[in-house]
Amino acid sequence: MRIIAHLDMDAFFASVEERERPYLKGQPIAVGADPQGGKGRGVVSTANYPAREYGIRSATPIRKAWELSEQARKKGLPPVVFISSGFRKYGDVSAKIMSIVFSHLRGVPKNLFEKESPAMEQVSVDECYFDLSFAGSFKKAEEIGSKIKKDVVEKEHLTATIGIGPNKLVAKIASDFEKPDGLTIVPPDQVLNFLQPLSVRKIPGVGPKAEEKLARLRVRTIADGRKLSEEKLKSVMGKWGSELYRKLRGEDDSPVVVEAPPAKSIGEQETLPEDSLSMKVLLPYVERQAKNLIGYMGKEGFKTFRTIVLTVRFADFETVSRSRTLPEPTGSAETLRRHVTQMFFPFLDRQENPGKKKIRLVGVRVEKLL
Ligand code: TTP
Ligand code: MG
Repeated sequence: MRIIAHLDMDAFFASVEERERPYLKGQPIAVGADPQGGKGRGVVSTANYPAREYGIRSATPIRKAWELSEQARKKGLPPVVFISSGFRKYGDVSAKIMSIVFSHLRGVPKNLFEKESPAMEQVSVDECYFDLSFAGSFKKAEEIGSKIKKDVVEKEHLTATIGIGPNKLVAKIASDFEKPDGLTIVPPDQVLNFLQPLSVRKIPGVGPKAEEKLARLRVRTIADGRKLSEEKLKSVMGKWGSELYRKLRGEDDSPVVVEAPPAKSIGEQETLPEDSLSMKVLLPYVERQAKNLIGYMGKEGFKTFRTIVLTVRFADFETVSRSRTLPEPTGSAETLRRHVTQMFFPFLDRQENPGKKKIRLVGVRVEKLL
């Protein structure tokens, strides 16, 4: 049995800005271009839910958003807080969300030799599909879905909405059903009932034009659409008609396209059997790790790295990392060994270890893999 989930963050950019400014809680927020007192150019990237009540959404011209905010203010409602987009930040948060989802999926390699990767496909900055078939039942899949939601709240202080169904199509429609902070489960025997009353616009790919064509055939809901034959749909919609015919029935067999694990770094660390400050004891650990990493890289299909990170944890648990980025990418084990030992020596003397503390753990990581 196939069980597919779709996760979509709620008012993503706006929620990220909101969590950084707790005093804005509950206020209407629009993220996007600068409104410049009503003269600004550009559009809204997204609005949080209170701002959506004023009619502001993604792609609303920023001047229009400003007007709507002014109208609200005149009615005694709070004006919209306009914030300019910080795309880099959203990218970083996005990566964290994706790795939270990833960590709940089976098939996460327990070690670097295990090839099997969980089926997860990121489709935009704030959405992804993932395969929960391994759960074995929709009940279990629901439990995983709520654990993921909880984890996202705890770790990132953001809410996500998840839809679960027998395929990507139904999962996507389900995740749109109870936004924000929703979890909608549609098992196979409920697909038709679930879709029945929804507008045909809820089907991905049905935009304003297709909606209008269908409206001319008196089709508004998915139930209406199901009354049309495949031939009829083809004559109105062209080739796409056949696909639409299947979508109206909740049928979809497109695969979750598996990607490489999100983290593009490989590392190893070891706690020593005994805390030590002896070069003779410590150096072989660091050198062996460096050598292992080159092997792991090959197994993961990477040929070169550019950044080396060395981590040392002292006996008192103080942990220090030092990184070095090489001028050119390399795949050479000898180059890695040489840099890692150079980076390690200062930890044995006053430079990085003035208190002469013993070392408890050492780790090496390579990044910027290609
Ligand atoms: P969406 O998931 O479409 O929107 P959202 O997360 O803001 O709100 P919700 O899912 O709760 O309805 O898009 C994700 C982010 O992508 C959004 O926060 C901002 C950005 N975006 C744009 O910059 N322009 C756009 O036209 C859209 C639709 C989104
Ligand atoms: Mg979203």
